[in-house]
Amino acid sequence: MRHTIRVALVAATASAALIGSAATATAESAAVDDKRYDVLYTSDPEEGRLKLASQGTYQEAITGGSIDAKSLKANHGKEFLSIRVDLHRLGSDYGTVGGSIKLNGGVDEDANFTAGVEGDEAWAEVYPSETSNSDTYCASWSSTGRVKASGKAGVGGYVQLYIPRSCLGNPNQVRVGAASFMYPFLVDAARKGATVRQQAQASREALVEDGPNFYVDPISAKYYGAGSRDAAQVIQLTPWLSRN
Ligand SMILES: [Ca+2]
Repeated sequence: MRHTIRVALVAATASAALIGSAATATAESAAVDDKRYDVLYTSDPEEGRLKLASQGTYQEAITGGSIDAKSLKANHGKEFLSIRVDLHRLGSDYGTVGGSIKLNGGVDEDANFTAGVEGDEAWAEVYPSETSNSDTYCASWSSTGRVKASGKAGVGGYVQLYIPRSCLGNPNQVRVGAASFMYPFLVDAARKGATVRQQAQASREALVEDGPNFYVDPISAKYYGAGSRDAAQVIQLTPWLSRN
């Protein structure tokens, strides 16, 4: 299976060179809107074709509707990189938001993040991408370099992260892309009583390893469709956000 979330996130760097490359690096914040009913789904990991969940079975449409992203907002502040993803609905305990962070004008992806809401508690973690030499790791449960996470599940759900810039090596520039996910195996894990941290770990491993069936909503202002295009090509990164 190649059309995994890993592909969606890691290979987002490829499209990043095309989207927003002409943007001036003066902004500190940016937003990317996303369309409704555009959650993608694959029922056949080997085939890897992504379909619109809203045009699938009733169950697929319902499941896809539980992670339908609305927008990404990023702000490169003095102390924190804030990332907020709003959704039409965020499934409690299993809806996951994740994405890419690139630093200082680089081509390669530098870090990934995943976040979600369990019950009333939001969780988040930030970790080096596969292509990064960094060993930085920060999470909402870290004792140092703690990521502040807040959020709400259900209708009008959102996840808000405040990532210490020190977690990212105090970059001068960042750009961010994101997607929402739903892994059926995480639902199973939650039902079996997996802790937030165990779910985060499972989610993170799914970003690296070839994953199981999944739902994904790449946040992009332009994309609405399915077919053979993979999610990697449609995640839209913000312009470079400067903090000098
Ligand atoms: Ca959407």
